[in-house]
Amino acid sequence: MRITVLTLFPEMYHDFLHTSIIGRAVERGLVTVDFVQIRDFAHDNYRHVDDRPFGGGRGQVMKCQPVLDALNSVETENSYSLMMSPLGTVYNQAKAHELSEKDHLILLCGHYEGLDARINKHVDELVSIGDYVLTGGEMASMVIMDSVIRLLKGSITEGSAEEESYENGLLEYPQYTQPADYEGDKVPDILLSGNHARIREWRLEQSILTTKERRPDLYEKHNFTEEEKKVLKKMKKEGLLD
Ligand code: 6GU
Repeated sequence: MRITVLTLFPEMYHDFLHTSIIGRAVERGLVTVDFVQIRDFAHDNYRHVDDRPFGGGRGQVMKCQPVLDALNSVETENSYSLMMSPLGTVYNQAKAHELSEKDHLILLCGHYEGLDARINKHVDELVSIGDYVLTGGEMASMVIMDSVIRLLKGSITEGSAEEESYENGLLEYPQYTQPADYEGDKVPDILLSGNHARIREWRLEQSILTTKERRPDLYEKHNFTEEEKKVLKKMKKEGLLD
């Protein structure tokens, strides 16, 4: 996969692309990340990429010409372009999977008070990473890159992605490691039992309980599998669930 980031601040990405799982994926060549400095497409002597908003108001707005020239310089037949924007559709794991299938992603990051609204129609999609305000799209684009790159084949251990929170619509079960007794706080006995069928069932129960308690919104819209329905029935019988 290739990812092209259009930004005024490429230096923000350095450590992110050289650390941990993402650093290894880049090193292995699973993804190639390149940057386009939007300011390189400004034509005036001061290399202005922004100007005051028509109609008045605070801050600066990024101009059509440098942004669209930068976008046109990297678009190809196979590219899919996203604008980081609080007006976008809220990002989630399903979108991460969808994007991980693309050949070439273009991530457009605005800064200041945003981009001239006439730019919107030139990208395939607007995405937001949540209901809060950021100073620019760069952090949002890193969130998208992180969640997409880790799904690329060869990036993380096969199978470890499937059991995670959001992958099956439920939150992940609790995980524990050594020691089995931390200052009197003990790991659940079942995990030390070696009974893998029972452990699997316990984990499913925990996923169900955690999701119901912490994310009732996800719980309400979850489509339970046959295995999950069986566990649900048993939990109700045992009074773990009403
Ligand atoms: Cl994608 N961009 C900006 N500037 N702010 C945001 C956002 C994106 N998602 C949430 N807030």
